Amino acid sequence: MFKKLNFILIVGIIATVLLLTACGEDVNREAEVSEDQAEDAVETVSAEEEAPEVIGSHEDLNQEPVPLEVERDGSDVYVKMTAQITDIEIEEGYNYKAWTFNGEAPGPLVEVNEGDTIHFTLDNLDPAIPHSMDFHAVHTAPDKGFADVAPNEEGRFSYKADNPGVFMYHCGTDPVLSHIANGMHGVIIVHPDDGYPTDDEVDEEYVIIQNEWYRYNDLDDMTNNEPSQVVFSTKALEEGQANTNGVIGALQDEPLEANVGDKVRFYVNNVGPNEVSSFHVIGTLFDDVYLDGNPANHLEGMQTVMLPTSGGAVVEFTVTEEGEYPFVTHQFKHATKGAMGVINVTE
Ligand SMILES: [Cu+2]
Repeated sequence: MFKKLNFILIVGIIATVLLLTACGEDVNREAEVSEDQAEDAVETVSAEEEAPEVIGSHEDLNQEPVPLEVERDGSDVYVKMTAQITDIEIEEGYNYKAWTFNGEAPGPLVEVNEGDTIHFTLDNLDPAIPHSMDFHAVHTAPDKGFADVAPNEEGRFSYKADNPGVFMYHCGTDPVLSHIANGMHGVIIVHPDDGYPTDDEVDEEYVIIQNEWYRYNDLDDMTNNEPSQVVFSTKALEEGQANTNGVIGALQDEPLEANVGDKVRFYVNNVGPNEVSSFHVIGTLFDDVYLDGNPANHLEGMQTVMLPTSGGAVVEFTVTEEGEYPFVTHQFKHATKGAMGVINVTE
């Protein structure tokens, strides 16, 4: 009996000594970690003091926007886009040397019809790095259909657009996060063959895109931190409509227009790259929603539509009274960082 108790006591003492030793090591390790962190912090501060991380050969580059080229021959659609480096004024006086498609961020709106074949050319005007195109609207082997195009070269790709919807497109070149967050994103609408069941009811149509900006070309910030700006833009569906970049105040300074009683349709997409959108129009609710813009995904009577990163929707709502109707992401920390627009409703 005593022998057994002694044994337990000895085992207990050994265990306690081992535990204390281990704790001591933990404390030492913590001290080492915080020393490392302090060093990191010093590095971060000195990095911030340096000039923004503009790639050398991008420094004096501000390529004029190049218009999107689209030609149709029956159901064959020939789309030509550029990858290029163009300054985007995100806020007054703050120019971002964006990596773009055609000098816009988000890139130009691409529209095709369900069943079309897209014959796509990417002209890479960037002298420094490869770029590529990943259309979420198509089926293809990504290493072939979305392959990198080298600097100053052209790449040609073909695919069928068999699924209707409001899809994201983006550059898929590694590191993808840098390419998207620096501005290489946009929207392709594949119009459904038979339209939407509510087509006849709609009076006004607009495209709305949400995107985020981070510290300039800072992959660490893009990976670990909250965005600096979250913004809405619109792309013209028809002549006379505004076509904006994703910049602060774009859809507040020049509100969208509708008349009292109108049913308004938004083609919306959240191109991210990181954050979801809780898309909401203040003062109304969505009579009809087609998730990802597919007529098969029909919902009714929704207050807010969740758009995952890259997710789209067709949302339709009625404006019943004269006034200003703001639309936001209901993640208000992002609305206060810029993701807000206004519809001006008049008699
Ligand atoms: Cu790219």
